[in-house]
Amino acid sequence: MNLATIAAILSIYGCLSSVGAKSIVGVSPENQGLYTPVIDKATGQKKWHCLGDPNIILSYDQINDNYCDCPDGSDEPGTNACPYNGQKFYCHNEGHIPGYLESFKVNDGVCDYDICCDGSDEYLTGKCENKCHAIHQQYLSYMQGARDEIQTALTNKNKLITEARKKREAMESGLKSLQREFDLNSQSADKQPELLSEDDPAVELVYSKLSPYLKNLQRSFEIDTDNKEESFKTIEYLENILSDLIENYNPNFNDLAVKNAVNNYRDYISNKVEKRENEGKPLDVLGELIQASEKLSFREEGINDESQYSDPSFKNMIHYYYSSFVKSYMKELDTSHNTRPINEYDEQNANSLKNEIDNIVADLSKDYGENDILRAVQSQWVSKRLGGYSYNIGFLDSIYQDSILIGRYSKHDGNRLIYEQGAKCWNGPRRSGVIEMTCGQSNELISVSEPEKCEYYLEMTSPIACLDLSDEELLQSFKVNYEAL
Ligand code: MAN
Repeated sequence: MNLATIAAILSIYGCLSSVGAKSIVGVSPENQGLYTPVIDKATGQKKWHCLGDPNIILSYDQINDNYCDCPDGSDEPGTNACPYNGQKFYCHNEGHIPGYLESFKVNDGVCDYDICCDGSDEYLTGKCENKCHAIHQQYLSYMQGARDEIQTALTNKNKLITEARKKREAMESGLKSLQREFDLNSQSADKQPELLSEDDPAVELVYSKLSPYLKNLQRSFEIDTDNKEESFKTIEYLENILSDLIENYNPNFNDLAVKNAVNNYRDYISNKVEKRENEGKPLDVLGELIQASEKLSFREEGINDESQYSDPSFKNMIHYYYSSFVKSYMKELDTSHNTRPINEYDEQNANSLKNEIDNIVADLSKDYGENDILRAVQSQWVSKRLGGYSYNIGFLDSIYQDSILIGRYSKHDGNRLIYEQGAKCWNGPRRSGVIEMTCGQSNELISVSEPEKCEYYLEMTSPIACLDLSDEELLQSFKVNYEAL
């Protein structure tokens, strides 16, 4: 096409017009002002200078004359004459969203409806009719779908963040109890328990609650004991008769009835010893209780004779047992008072507590990404069969290709998870992998490639990589469905 024809066509689009009368093709309305001519006072001719270099003065006709005069290509906004200067062609796209097309695509015979739905990029070829209405409909339904998808993905992401926070809180509270345990363990041996005094309100309170119950218990125990005493006396009487029989019977008389009675009585005696031992325990406990209480019984002023102790009161006993309990509890914690090799045990225990504490503290300060989010997927695995291999990905663990280790998790870098130190490659390095996470509603492996031998690049969708995108950002991913046009 010769220059005259181009000039004729461009004039239709208005670039060779008089000052301010028509707009310049390929320039947005807000930038039209940059193309206002300057009148040369001497000659009266219209002049214009390159936008990037005002020293280069051109005749106004040189704008969009299909010849690149300015180093920045600013004299050719509406042609493809300056394809490599970063110049972009503006499409108005009435009814849709204006677009900017790389200038080398202008008038190349291809309809770039993604950017110029009005077909204005092909004004010379005239090949592309305006499709803005249909494309705008596609755009609206894409935006609706994309918005819904992003919302679901963001909800899933928030769930992960909540889960991560809960994990952290659980660790923090576990840490607190470990620290408490550690502190108690290290308490000094001579630290004495604080005992309640006998007239402490707490003793009073326990006494008032327990007293009626204990009194009943005591009454029923006394009745029970009286009954038992009666039975014991009878049994003792019969036992004496039988003991006498065992010692004095004549084994030479072959009296089967006597022999049976003697054998059965012997069995009875041996079983009775065991039973009595067991039965004795509660009585022993009571005995101890009474003895202990006696020691604490109120001594009458000025009288040293043991027989002058008064009977123990319940209140007195409660105080005694409470004190004994606290003392023995504190002794358990106190390594120096224990007969077991507790010193060694406690040291081990303290060491293991310390290790546990240190591990949790280190883990809590580890980088798990923004909002600690990777903590939530720490133990999750994603699997997929791709390209003849089964890939198993443990988020902060490792990647396997069938049974071959591709790498162990080493770090993350934004939405990239880096795995290193995998199985050695035949005649090559150890395997390694990078997972690139892109926004998606769930964790799903999309593709695996091996750009270098035994270096793997895995694409995975995950809510972790999702951000709340603006309409402009969503538009970047909008693709026109040409088949539906
Ligand atoms: C296996 C796989 C491949 C890798 C070769 C290297 O076949 O791990 O991905 O390229 O080993 O020998």
